[in-house]
Amino acid sequence: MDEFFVEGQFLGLPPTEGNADVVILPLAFELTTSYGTGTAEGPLACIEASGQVELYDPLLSADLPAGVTIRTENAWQGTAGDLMGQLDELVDHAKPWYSGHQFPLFLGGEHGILPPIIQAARHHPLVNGDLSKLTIVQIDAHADLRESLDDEPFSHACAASRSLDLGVGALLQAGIRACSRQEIALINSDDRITTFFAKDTQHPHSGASSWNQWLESLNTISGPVHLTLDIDGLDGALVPATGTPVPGGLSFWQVIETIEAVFAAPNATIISADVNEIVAQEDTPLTQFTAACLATKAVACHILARQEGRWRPSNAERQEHPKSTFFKEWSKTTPSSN
Ligand SMILES: [Mn+2]
Repeated sequence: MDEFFVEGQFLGLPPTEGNADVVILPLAFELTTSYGTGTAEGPLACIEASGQVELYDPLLSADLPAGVTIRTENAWQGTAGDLMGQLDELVDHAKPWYSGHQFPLFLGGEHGILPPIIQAARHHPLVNGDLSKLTIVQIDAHADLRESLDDEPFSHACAASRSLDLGVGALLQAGIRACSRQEIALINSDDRITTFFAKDTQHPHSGASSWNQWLESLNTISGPVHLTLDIDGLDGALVPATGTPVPGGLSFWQVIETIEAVFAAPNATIISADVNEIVAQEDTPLTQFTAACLATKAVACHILARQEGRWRPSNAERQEHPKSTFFKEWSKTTPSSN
């Protein structure tokens, strides 16, 4: 921690005036967490832990912020009394950062933040209303492809399936090691979904070949991409405080390699990212520090993309949008959710 450290700011960097290039958005969202609790305080614990992350990034050969401006917004707190209302509030909170100028990095909060983020990404100039252009790259222990969990179709366990329902063109997921029969059936039947199971990528003998296929599939993505990192994709030993830690997961370096690979894909533009299911660990800051390291790597990779001309800010002016009623309307057509 050096003399420039500013509390409450990602990496302790002093807040910048005017338009920032990178915006850190803590989302204290926890309405459907099924097992552990505490994802609401996680984002702020992650920001605090980020003060201990090394600013030097070997990819950039420079200290962050490496010439860009990074701002940390105040933590979002839902005010609506029901889940659908909060999802619409999240859409409204996320939308202004999809004008094409900024790179938004969301810190969650449970994985249920994903569908409203994706709904907001519809407004990015590269998506331009057509989510079939968008690819989601997901690191997770769980496929999050359930139809519903505990009768709730907007549960964190359905984050990926609801995002596909929104019209997303492709979903690439790795680290997966907890799936229901229904999820496996969906993986096998929906050709938008490509799943790399941890059982294969972590196999002591053949794992390297499966892992290289994962990296190769990231390299061939084209168009806009949202990167969603559920920290439970990492082995449970690295993130013991997360809501549902699972053994047998990805190593820290595999997730770093994934982040670097997706940002380096020559025909893709990573328009946004999230690190979610962060829970503040009390005995040691390991969980939140691990999350902070991943978030920092995503920011560093974004800066590298800017430096290498792979980030093309749009000329579109930031637009005012009417308040979202999308999820409220949608819930009227889905079986449950209140
Ligand atoms: Mn998840």
